[in-house]
Amino acid sequence: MFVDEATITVKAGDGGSGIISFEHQLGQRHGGPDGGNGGKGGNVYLRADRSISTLLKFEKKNTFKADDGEKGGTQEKTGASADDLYIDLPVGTMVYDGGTDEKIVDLKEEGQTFLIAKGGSGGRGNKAFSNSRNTAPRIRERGGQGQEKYLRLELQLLADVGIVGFPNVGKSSLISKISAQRPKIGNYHFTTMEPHPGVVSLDEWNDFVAVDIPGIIKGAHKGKGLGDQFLRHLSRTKLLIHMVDISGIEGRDPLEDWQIFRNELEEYKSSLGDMPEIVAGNKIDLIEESEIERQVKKFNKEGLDIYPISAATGKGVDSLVKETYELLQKERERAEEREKQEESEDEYRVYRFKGEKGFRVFKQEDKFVVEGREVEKLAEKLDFSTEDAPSYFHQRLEKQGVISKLKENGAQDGSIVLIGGKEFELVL
Ligand SMILES: Nc1nc2c(ncn2[C@@H]2O[C@H](COP(=O)(O)OP(=O)(O)OP(=O)(O)O)[C@@H](O)[C@H]2O)c(=O)[nH]1
Ligand SMILES: [Mg+2]
Repeated sequence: MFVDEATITVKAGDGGSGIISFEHQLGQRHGGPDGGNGGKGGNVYLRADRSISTLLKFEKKNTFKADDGEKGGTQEKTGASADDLYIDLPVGTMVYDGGTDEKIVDLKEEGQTFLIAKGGSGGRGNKAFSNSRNTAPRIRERGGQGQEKYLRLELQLLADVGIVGFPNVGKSSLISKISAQRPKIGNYHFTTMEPHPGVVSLDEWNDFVAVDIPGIIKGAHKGKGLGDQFLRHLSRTKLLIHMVDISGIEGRDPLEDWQIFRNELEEYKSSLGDMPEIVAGNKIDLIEESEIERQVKKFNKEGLDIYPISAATGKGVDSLVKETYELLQKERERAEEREKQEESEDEYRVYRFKGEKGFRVFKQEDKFVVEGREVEKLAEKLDFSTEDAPSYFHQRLEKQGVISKLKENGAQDGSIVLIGGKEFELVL
């Protein structure tokens, strides 16, 4: 885990000014006051958006300003209010005051919005000041100033992709090529002694976090080399880029390296053995095309795809990144599906669903459903336009224990409850 940070300035729009104006009527020098009020300046909101995973985009743009309201018009016309401005941030972003470092808000949930800078109100035009004592006021207000805030954003990044493999195969070279991370690169084993995460961006909107993990050798699970302690950093990653040295410059066979590494993963934790991987064959610049082909075929024979790349020259790296991103999106969707399924299983609880008086209560999206012959029949038949029907119905539900089960399931005053095809608002 590492922290992504950005500082931004947000400014809400100023309100439009009111104006001084008098009616112009033919044959009359001065009509009554008709200066309109100014419009409101736009607010600035922060909004959590799950499709964004880093704060990278704020490196390019870090000042955000909502539009000002328009000034008032003649004939009592109010100026147009400006649109609000939404700044989308990754879910999990913590927002601090950039000056005092006080925490302002923690954007925890998808879609959560927070008013961070309020737009200025419109100033009043002279019409608003006219009264019986002063029928021709020459007075107006300026629009209020929009708030301005200097913010520090902080996000705990979880790596999506682990870059793993034997020592010296070029893991750190790859992370340096695809992100701004610059770990030490050296032509000896165990150059990297700690994980280095980096943000990999495909374009302005799509990025992911990859982490360069120290090298693993045969017997790592028994403590050889640096051991396998660093594999714990893979517990939250969704897939692996498994690098092998396809040039075999150190005298090892790439396919054998692959097998040994997979075995070390399994030994560490079998769930890691199940993690999807993309195999990258690095250092193709050191060997002939025919040798690359020969190695690729060897992997294919085992049913494995391998991406020939050179972290040094950059050849093949773009398509590796693209493929990684696509697979990652699929894994993210799958994880989301799983989450949803687990949630809905949680919500589905059965209570005495036997016989006439049995019923069950479950949550469906934001509504609650009550199923059961007797309660459903009652709901169907009662004429709810008659005066006493609602309280009678409520009493019956209470007596049967439906109300308390609804409460147990999280229903509150005002919750919508579906019974026998009808919707009810729960009154507690
Ligand atoms: N010719 C060539 N050399 C490379 C390539 N990628 C990495 N190297 C070299 O291989 C050596 C090891 O690279 P690193 O990126 O430090 O390898 P690593 O996998 O991070 O190594 P450890 O941190 O020790 O596990 C360095 O001398 C790199 O310059 C490549 O594509 N072609
Ligand atoms: Mg390294």
